[in-house]
Amino acid sequence: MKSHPKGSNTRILLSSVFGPYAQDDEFGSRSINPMELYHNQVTRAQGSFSLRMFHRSWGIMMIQENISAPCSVLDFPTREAFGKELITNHYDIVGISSIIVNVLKVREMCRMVRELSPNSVIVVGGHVAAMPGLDAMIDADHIVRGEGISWMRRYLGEDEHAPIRHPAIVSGLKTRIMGVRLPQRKGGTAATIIPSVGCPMGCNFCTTSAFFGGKGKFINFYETGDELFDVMCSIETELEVNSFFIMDENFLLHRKRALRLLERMKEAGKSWELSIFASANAIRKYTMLELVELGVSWVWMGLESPRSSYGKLQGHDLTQLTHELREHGIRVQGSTIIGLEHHTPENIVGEIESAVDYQTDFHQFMLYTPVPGTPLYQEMADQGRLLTDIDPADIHGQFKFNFRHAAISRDDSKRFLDWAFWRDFERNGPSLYRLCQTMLLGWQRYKNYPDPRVRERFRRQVKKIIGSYNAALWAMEREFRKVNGGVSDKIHRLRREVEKEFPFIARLTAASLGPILLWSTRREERRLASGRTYEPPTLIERRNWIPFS
Ligand code: B12
Ligand code: SF4
Repeated sequence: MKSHPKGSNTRILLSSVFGPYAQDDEFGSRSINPMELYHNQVTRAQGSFSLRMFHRSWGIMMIQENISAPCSVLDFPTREAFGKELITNHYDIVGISSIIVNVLKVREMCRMVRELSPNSVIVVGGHVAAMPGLDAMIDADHIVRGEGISWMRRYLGEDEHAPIRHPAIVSGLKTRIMGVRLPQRKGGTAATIIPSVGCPMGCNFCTTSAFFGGKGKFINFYETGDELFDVMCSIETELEVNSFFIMDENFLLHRKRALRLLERMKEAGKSWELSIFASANAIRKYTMLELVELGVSWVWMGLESPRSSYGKLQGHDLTQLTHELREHGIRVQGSTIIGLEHHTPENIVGEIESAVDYQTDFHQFMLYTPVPGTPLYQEMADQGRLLTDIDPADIHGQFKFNFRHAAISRDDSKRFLDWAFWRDFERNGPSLYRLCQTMLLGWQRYKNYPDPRVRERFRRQVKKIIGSYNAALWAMEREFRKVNGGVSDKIHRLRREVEKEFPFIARLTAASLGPILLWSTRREERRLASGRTYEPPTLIERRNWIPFS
């Protein structure tokens, strides 16, 4: 590839695709596909108890931080904001980051660049690049598949092997639950750390694994526990955080790195909390005490059916594992796929019930979806089972199948998926209640633990429970009385337990704040019923910036 003639003086705009997102429009926005993690694919059936928050576009933030050219990141623009930025700042390169569902937005953005900034080179990256025939669908100069930092460095003539600098990323913004927007104070939200991209497990449907090389491959930004520790220390200082969202597909798989990180944390007395993604086989390589001492407080793990053939699950009793994790104060977010090859209308209800039986704190359900670039996609294409007339905007795993399933129809796929979310909520109650339960269990077990870092972490968590969370329990208990007495009773028992541990303060917060939360919850229900949706704010950040003259 020929590098850009202006090298490190190139003016670069990196943008995510434009919104608004949570609406149906001709550019592929879909009301059921908002730019939210939990409400999109985890708590979407939980009404006003759904956790609402936005996440920045970390891929382009990583690229911006690791090049020396003047660079703006424009996140969640409107079409107008994107157009205005193009006209005002005269960019040499316009980079657009997207996933497959948003391909029509990429097409429109390329069109806008050609019209408003005709001298710009257009570079498109992110998972959309895995789409076959993309170059004919959009008018771009470069389509970048895989890791983007090294590509951009190469294109600018910079050292692609230079160490990776990590930007300070606040993991979530505009968090909202029970009708209340949580205050966005410094240090109040975890920082995102991205140690690597890709996953060597290579499950046949997994797009992140496939996109960064597939089975046996991944790209480490930080090879060692020492490097990771140093990055975390600097972000701890900059953002004043002690909680980290580790965005690594399978963090615990890299055992040597994780255990070295633990050693460094112990030496330095770091009472950090880590939210991680990990597969069951990787989790089982550690003792519960190792996980607890490492600060693991939230795990996102695949909980596919015991009858599926995924290597990451083999030989592991997942019910026992999820219960054990929760008993040690580790919140579990399960992820279950609906529509695996062996699913039929006869067995799917039982499979969903088993998933709900895990009683996780959060549960994501997703349709089995062949996505371009994955082995599953190839397999379905070879068997002639891909449905070719589906709009890419509808292939996001939360609507209907994009392939012919052996036993389940396309319409039924949606019915089963929706039922899974509903059933999990009906039987297990709001995730906020479940996580309070796990946090309390952790505190009860570890409040006198010899390692002060661990005690301190659970003390921080329990402060939340006796404060606003207990008030939330009070409100939830009342809200569920009429609709689901069983769940209301469970919440009541948990609240009593909290109040037994902290008789004065927990009761006081429940009595004072509880009624306010009940009121805001009901107001939120009315808002949602009238069609209220939420959108992320448009953000612009400039680095190495030189205003255009
Ligand atoms: C955070 C996240 C989100 C956030 C979105 C944040 C945002 N601002 O866009 C939320 C939670 C809202 C979200 C929603 C969805 N997401 Co999402 N999400 C992720 C997640 C977990 C992390 C992304 C990330 O930052 N990774 C780390 C960075 C470093 O990697 P990266 O983004 O891939 O970037 C690298 C390269 O791709 C490349 N690159 C990226 N952009 C660019 C741009 C240029 C110019 C260049 C050169 C290179 C380049 O360079 C980067 C560094 O190497 C990924 C899974 C994952 N592990 O990546 C899924 C993922 C991206 N999401 C996915 C999906 C399907 C969705 C949803 C449709 C899910 C749903 N139905 O429930 C919705 C879509 C919402 C919408 N309306 O667009 C899929 C994409 C599949 C595909 N092939 O297109 C992924 C891969 C998950 C998966 N395994 O299925 N998501
Ligand atoms: S273990 Fe998870 S991240 Fe890794 S390949 Fe399988 S689905 Fe993807």
